[in-house]
Amino acid sequence: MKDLLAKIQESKAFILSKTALKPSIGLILGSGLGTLADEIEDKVIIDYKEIPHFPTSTVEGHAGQLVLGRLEGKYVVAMQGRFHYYEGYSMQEITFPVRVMKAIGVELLLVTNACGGLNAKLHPGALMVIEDHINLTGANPLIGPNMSELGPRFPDMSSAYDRELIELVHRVGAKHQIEIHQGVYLAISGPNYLSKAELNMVRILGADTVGMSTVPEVIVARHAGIKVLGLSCVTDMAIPEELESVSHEQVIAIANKTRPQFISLVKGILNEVLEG
Ligand code: R1P
Repeated sequence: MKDLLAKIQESKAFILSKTALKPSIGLILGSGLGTLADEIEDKVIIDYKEIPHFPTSTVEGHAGQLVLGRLEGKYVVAMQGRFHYYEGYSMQEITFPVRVMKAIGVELLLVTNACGGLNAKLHPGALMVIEDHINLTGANPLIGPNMSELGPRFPDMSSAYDRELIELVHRVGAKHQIEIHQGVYLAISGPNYLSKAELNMVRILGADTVGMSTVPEVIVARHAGIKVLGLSCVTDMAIPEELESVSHEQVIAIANKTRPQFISLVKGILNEVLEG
């Protein structure tokens, strides 16, 4: 098997052969949130299928392309579509793009997702800034030999989500009159949505939202020393007492509906954030 470092370099070389841009901000766009990438100016679009060693997207609502360009005057690289553990990829494979982002110069990662809300305030359409996470996927992308070139054996997770950026989200929300919630995102492997008993359990564990992504990417980003900001779009009520059936179509429809607010929020953040 080819060395991970060599694979990262090959992906990097391919991407940089398509554009002279060297983005310092990365975006990972969750289910139904990919349209944000349409807002990027002077864009270069690269299909995941073309990039050496990249997995390909298999989930509806995840276009499967890398979009590089300018958003609010900042140079960004956006994943219009992410990879999930339940698609059958390894944890290392689904987080490989974060390694490549780091290699091409990304210092700040804005990671987004669609998720279920576990408290009454988190109605469908609500936006939440992630303050912390719980990894309940049963796996970890850092298992295996550690490559010290990529990060430390035992990375710190005590403040994975940047405090100043969380404050910035609240300021931008207030400025644009967008209500911002704050809470803990819990990741499961999926692909099934949780049962009532499981939802009760994860609520007791301290989760405000639950989804099937984000945490592996954040673990790898922090391992690589990338600053992280996490935004969740609540697409369904996951309160066990009120649980109604949920479908991916519904998740995408609600995520699409939040599009104007979500785009204003992300643009407002990018406008004020300092490039690394
Ligand atoms: C379920 O509807 C899908 O939507 C969410 C869940 O994690 C799951 O993949 O997708 P994102 O986390 O990619 O937004």
